[in-house]
Amino acid sequence: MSVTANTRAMLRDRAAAVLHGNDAGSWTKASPVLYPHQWSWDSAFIAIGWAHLDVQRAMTELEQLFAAQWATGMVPHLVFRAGPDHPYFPGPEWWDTSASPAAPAPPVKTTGICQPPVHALALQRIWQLTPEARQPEIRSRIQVLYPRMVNWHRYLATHRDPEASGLVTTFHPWEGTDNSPRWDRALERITVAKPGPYTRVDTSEVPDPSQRPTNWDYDRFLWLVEQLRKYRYDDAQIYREYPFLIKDVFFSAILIAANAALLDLADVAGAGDDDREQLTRWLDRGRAGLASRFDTQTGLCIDYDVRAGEDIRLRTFAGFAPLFARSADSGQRAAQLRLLDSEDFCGHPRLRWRLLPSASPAESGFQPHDYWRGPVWPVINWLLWEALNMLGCSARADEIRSDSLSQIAAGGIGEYFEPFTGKQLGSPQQSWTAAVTLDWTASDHGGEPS
Ligand code: 2M8
Repeated sequence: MSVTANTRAMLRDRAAAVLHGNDAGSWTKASPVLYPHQWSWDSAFIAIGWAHLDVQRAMTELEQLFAAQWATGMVPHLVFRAGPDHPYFPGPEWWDTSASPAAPAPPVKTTGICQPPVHALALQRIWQLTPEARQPEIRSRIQVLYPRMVNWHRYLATHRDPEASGLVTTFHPWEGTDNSPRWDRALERITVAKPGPYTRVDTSEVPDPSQRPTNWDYDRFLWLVEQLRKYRYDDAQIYREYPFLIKDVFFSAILIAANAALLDLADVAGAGDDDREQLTRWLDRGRAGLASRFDTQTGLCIDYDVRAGEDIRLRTFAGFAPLFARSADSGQRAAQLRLLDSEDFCGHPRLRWRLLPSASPAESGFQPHDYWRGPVWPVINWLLWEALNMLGCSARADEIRSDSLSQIAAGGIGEYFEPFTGKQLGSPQQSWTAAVTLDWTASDHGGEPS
């Protein structure tokens, strides 16, 4: 069912109010209570939202994030910006990135890992939405930010892919999809000394702690941070000795899309031949790397556990990496589109909306209310929607947009949603959900025109 113009207008107002409510001036809290700091990929989505309200503010969001970029080129997963009256655990003391010579100088405080590089997609959207009168200013700001983004991608293509495989190696579940079942086996393999002592604050900030990772997960997440800190966040040493190294097909797919976005902006940014050639090489290598992880039997792309030398064969949203990368060859694309609407994913008969859940209801680790183990995440469906549009599958893209807006209209601007009931879960007033709502409500495609 499509969304009426009235509903779209109502959603736009609500989403704008959430962004304004979480706005800290030059950066935006990922959510008011649970996530009071600036998160990396949240900020990228948030910039897309701001671009619909104020393109200058959208640029500022990205500029603030990149002000915390490490000397290696890494954009940290979290910049600690909120004051002491906004508790978040683990805080800067736990990370102690002063151990690394590459970390930004005080007073900037960050974590020592990163998240998927959605930022170039945000820059592309900002430019698309820049009114003519603002173009000279925004162009010159893009020209400053662009080389930093190229550097960020270089970090991912080198430090995080020393094998030059085209696939990004993730170091930590917090590099995107925290308690996804994709990491279960790798985490089970690790023997952890009890980290600590520590006190979680996240579980008391959601309606039900079972919507968050377990203490078993947290012991491992925190122990892994201790190891990274022990290696002084030195990627080469981490690669030699650290136990959790996974070629993440979803992260790799986003890098492919992001490299294409930077190439698309090359003229606006005045990029030189070197950058253009480098981006093209990374793009080709990424596509080849992803193609090598495509499993013709299941039609899904599969992650690879570098340490264990093992494929990670699970039915999760990440398996649609070729679609997220917008580069699927026609055979892969057809297989993925069939699978997308099969009973294992959007065609599951119990789903409230035909949206992509974070894990297939047919998967044994599936949990309908538990974070990245089954709920529907609007930002993931936004990435899918954008990709399908770019691949020319606009009818299916329109349905995703329309169902997503219906879900948000019924459930609220939540962090994630129970796939069978559509109930909002996790943090209310989540900034990145507001941001994609703004993008969806402004889109010409789908829904009812009036
Ligand atoms: C979630 O992760 C944070 C840790 O980074 C947490 O659980 O405390 C994830 O959904 C992550 O992808 C997201 O960026 C962050 C803020 O929305 O929350």
